[in-house]
Amino acid sequence: MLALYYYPGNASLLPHMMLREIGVPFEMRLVDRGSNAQKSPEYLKLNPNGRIPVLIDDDLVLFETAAIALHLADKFPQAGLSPAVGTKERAEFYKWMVHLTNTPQAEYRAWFYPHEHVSDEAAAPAAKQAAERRLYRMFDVISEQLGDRAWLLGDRFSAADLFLFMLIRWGRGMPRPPRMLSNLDALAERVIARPAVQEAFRVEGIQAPFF
Ligand SMILES: N[C@@H](CCC(=O)N[C@@H](CS)C(=O)NCC(=O)O)C(=O)O
Repeated sequence: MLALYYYPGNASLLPHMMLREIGVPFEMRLVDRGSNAQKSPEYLKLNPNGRIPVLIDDDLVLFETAAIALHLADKFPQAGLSPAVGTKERAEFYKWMVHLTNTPQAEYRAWFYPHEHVSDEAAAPAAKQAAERRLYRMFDVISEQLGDRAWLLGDRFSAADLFLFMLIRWGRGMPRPPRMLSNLDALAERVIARPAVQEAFRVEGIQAPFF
């Protein structure tokens, strides 16, 4: 039995899009952020960090988006969301999954929650601005690395593209959103055109603009 604890548009969107791509049955369990349910005693038993998402896979309770994504890619190899273990392509896949989770995704924490990064609340806007500048640089590097290739791994679509797409989407409210980089915009257009991704957005109730 697979179940995903989610909130619309949150980091749970990556495993959600993957589960739709894979096409297996799974349960969606909404974590009501309106009532801070991610910090409730019940949820903290699943993820002591109080963060979304969590994946349940029978008796496995897994937190950390990238770990969930890697597990799903491995558990359902027929979906082709990651290259074969031991190949050079797989190494590139690891590089992007790790880079995306510990660089832009982590930086977004500072952008979305700047008050967590300062001791004086008045310093929060400056902390947010600094995070934004770092995010711009990170997306510039990703854009340079992507170049004119269709996907992060070249011709081959993978879970890393879904991850990058989610991060592009999170920046849509920035003065210089990631989609202003034309190759990131084109990648996001290719991802949003996928029926599995559209279904994930429909189920989460996410309306346009999508990124
Ligand atoms: N490193 C964690 C970060 C997860 C995270 O920051 N989730 C956000 C939503 S995107 C969250 O739970 N925010 C609510 C909170 O921190 O209370 C992961 O990738 O799973």
